Amino acid sequence: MRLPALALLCLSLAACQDAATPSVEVSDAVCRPTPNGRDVTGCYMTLTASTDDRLVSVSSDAAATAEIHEVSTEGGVMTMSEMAGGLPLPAAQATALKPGGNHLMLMQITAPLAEGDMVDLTLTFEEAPPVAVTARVGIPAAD
Ligand SMILES: [Cu+2]
Repeated sequence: MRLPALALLCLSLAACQDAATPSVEVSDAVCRPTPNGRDVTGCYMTLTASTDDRLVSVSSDAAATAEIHEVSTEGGVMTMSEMAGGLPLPAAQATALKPGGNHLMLMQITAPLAEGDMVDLTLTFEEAPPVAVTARVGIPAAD
């Protein structure tokens, strides 16, 4: 059986697939280690969506609960809270989750995370299909 010419073209051109299906690229995923019996940690990464999209939820086998958090400062006190409605991802723009800003929060972590471990995360988006990410456990780069 012969593949249609268009399908062959798509195999060789990554851009062809991008045009058809919304997608999100994830890079530099890192989760902080959990020393001293802490069962909560933050994860950071850079997300780039092909079309306007939104990160709506995150899950991990490594934690009972995972949330998308934003950080705000009121009266000099930094607090964090779950982002209502998720994290907006403007098309073709790198959106960074980083220390001191938006982050993913793993809670009720099942086993301590040590530097060098790997954590599997599943990110769910409004438009793009879910993305499986393997984050390394380590100290996130300061900016
Ligand atoms: Cu948090």
